[in-house]
Amino acid sequence: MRRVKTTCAYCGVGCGIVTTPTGERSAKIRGDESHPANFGRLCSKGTHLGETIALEGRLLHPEVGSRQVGWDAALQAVADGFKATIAQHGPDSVAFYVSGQLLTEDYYVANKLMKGFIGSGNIDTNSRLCMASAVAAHNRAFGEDVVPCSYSDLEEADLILLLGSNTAWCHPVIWQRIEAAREQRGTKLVVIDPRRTETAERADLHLPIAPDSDVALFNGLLREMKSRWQLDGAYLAQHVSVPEGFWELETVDVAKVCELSQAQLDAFYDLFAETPRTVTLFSQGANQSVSGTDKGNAIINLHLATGRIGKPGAGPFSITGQPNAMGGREVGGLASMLAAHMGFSDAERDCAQRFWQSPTICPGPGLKAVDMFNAVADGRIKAIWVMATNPAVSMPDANAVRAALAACPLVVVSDCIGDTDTTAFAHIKLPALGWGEKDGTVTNSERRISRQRGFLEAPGDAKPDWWIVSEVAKRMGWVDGFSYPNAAAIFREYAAQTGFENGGARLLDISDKDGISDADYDAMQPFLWGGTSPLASGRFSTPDGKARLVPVRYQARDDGALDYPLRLNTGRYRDQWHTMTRTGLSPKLSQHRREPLVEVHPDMVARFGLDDGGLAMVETGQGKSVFRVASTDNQRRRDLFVPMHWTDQTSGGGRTGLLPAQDRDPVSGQPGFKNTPATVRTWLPRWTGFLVSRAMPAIPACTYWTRVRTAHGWLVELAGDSEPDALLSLLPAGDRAEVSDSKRGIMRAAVVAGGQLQGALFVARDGGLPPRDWLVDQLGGEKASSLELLAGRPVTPQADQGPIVCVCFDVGMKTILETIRAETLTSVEAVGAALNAGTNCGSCRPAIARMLETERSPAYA
Ligand SMILES: Nc1nc2c(c(=O)[nH]1)N[C@H]1C(S)=C(S)[C@@H](COP(=O)(O)OP(=O)(O)OC[C@H]3O[C@@H](n4cnc5c(=O)[nH]c(N)nc54)[C@H](O)[C@@H]3O)O[C@H]1N2
Ligand SMILES: Nc1nc2c(c(=O)[nH]1)N[C@H]1C(S)=C(S)[C@@H](COP(=O)(O)OP(=O)(O)OC[C@H]3O[C@@H](n4cnc5c(=O)[nH]c(N)nc54)[C@H](O)[C@@H]3O)O[C@H]1N2
Ligand code: SF4
Ligand SMILES: [Mo]
Repeated sequence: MRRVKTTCAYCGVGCGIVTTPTGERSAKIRGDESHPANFGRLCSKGTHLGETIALEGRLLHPEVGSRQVGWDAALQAVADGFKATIAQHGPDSVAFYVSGQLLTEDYYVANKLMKGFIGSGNIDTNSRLCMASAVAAHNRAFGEDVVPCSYSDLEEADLILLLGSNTAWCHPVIWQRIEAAREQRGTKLVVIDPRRTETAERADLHLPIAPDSDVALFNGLLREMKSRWQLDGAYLAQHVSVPEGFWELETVDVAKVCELSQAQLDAFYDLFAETPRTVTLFSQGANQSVSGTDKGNAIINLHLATGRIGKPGAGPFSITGQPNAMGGREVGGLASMLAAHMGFSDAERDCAQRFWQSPTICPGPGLKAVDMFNAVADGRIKAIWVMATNPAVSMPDANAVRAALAACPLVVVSDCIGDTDTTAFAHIKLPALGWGEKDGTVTNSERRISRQRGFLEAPGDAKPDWWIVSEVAKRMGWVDGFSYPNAAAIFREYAAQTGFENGGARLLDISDKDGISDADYDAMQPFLWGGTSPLASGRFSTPDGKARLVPVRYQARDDGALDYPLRLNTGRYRDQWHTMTRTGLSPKLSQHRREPLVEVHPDMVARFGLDDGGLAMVETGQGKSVFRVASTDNQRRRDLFVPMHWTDQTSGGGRTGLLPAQDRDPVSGQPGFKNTPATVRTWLPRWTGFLVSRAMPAIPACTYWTRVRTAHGWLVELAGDSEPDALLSLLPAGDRAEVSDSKRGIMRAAVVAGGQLQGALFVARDGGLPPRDWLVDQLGGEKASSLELLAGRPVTPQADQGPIVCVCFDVGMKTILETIRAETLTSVEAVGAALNAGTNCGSCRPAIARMLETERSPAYA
């Protein structure tokens, strides 16, 4: 079988992968040693991509009004719908909402169609929820959306500040590179994050700052560097334009605002003053904030003023989340940019229109994501096309988005998966090729353009997104602009656009690739546009060539009503990706966190009368959801943390997206997902229970449920107030053994067929339920006796592993802790030697390090 080199489907690290097909829908996956992003490393998500490429759940045929149709009918229906809406209500009555999971070629044609041919700016991307604030900060400071760093800077720095980034979980291979560099050169690490994450745990200094106090911290640091004569006067004089009054820096009490001690601040200031080679890596703790753009500029101000930019091992480094978030920024996927890093001046619009030879050009920026869905809600937008994103889950105030989609006359959704929370609202569903099938380019966090290559046959009728968009464009009458034979042709056109009348005005210029042959495109090696350090020359894309310091002020947040005394922070788990449409297919990845947890400080667990391990209702001004309580002092006292991943397909009650408000940054329009006034109260259902099943069980009718995949089937957690008898219908067919005691509120049933356990249900009023792991294993093993099955445990008890930490080798927390104690292990390597844990992808190494730390720490002795 043919080996194919491609790029990972998931995060913005952009790791290279070598795939070797092992069957029609299966492949061996390993890291590409020659790829400069990862040099062979892969994290847990990349490692287990092979578990996600079967056809389960795939959307394989176009559907119009739930009826399967051929492509021609579907494409014509989309074209007619958009054309009629535009004819009647004008170009701004339609919109595209796209995604950083599209390839650059897909993105390019979608943007060209909307801005150049339909003539509206109404194309925005889920990157609006992701790094729009970093883009705005770059534009304000550099005159262009240019990331000044590359990964090698992390290896050449002496100090790395991680601001609002859980790197160990969300950019694990960058994390592994940082850890390797620390080992070699003793790089100091400061983590600025309200939570003590596994990333923070490994830092030399963790600053658990109050949510959204980052601007005060960085202004404070800048003020301190000025007073210590640590600014770079020469760099400032030559390369930076300083607005009048800039140095009248604000004088808030940093320790008080950030809720840090003066000793913590002094340690931070000293470290920074002592260590010129500094990279500040920032992610969603910066961007997803109502002051996200100011946070970005506070960071950039500091780097400009101290001359720590454009040099090896120094710079402000915003990292992207999705595999092609950066590509979308380049081709104009954001409503606030035109294309190829151009804005909306008359000259730029004219330039784009002439390049595209298009009939029209949008008059200005379009609606940004939140405004776009509000315009759908109030009827200004009457037709929307959603591609490669799941806004019914991932937008803030997601229930409002659902109401908007439900009321919209035309909703088109292109996705790989048939049933998502968003396709539920589609009038037309279009089957897209997914990872492993599609072909094109992506740009990672360091501006590296890599090829994604297909290695699987296109399943069913699924087609590339660029093809779908182009075919609709042709049917709307624009045959000439959209007759592309392949992705390579689109890439050539995009490359040409970056150079068209550029004349050095914009750093993004890959026009040397505008004549690349199909064969060379197929063989194209990963390359960095702008080189390793695009701002090294000290020339910026502003009219006077100088960077800008941007005055920013800390904005105290109104704490809201007394009803919501806590702050809700939301984010990611190590082994799940967004709305779980892919990672949710992997039994391995589903082991790490089987349920959505609300993490709460122990004091608040006591104050709010919560039950650690029980269920709780989190409520905000937008709605409420149920989560399992995890008491932990990794949280600050007033903060709650919940994961963004669960949906209506995977849970009842545990959905996070409906909780955050629409509040957004005034410059970038990015919503503040991480700081929503909230409260929590215990939720005591009449009964709790769980189900294991070989076949995928139907969606249960009860208040709370979550459904995850296991090695041989499914595990469903259940809780509710209604009569539990109805749950029996969730069990598959077969011989059913059953015990129930309605007085004690116990119901247990096990179904066996063909000598094999098919499913088992356990319900209890008092919470007395057996552990899950043994029953989960029984779905794959020889049948245990009915007595054992109904007891939920074997006659000879099995050791309880605890939650799985290492998903590559299935090693649980209890096993690791017991081995650390029994063999007095002191290093991650020693644990690896004893148990294999952490020796494959390495994603669990921070967790093992944390356990070693806990064992050493006298507080736990
Ligand atoms: N496993 C996994 N990895 C992923 C993804 C995934 O879904 N799963 N998604 C990818 C995508 S698209 C993205 S955008 C990235 C996101 O990557 P990250 O930004 O690292 O992830 P988050 O968990 O969203 O948030 C990061 C941290 O910001 C902290 N934070 C919250 N509020 C503040 C604040 O006011 N100040 C500071 N300084 N910090 C704060 C949170 O406590 C959290 O630990 O991850 C990418 N990688
Ligand atoms: N509460 C809260 N909400 C958040 C965040 C948060 O931290 N907290 N983070 C935000 C961020 S940073 C992001 S990036 C978003 C992510 O949120 P979403 O973009 O909504 O999440 P995904 O699950 O990645 O959705 C991608 C969809 O595209 C489909 N898909 C995958 N590949 C392709 C393809 O090639 N073509 C097509 N047509 N479809 C494809 C998948 O099946 C899936 O349905 O969530 C945002 N929402
Ligand atoms: S760090 Fe992990 S998820 Fe991100 S690109 Fe690499 S293998 Fe994929
Ligand atoms: Mo993101």
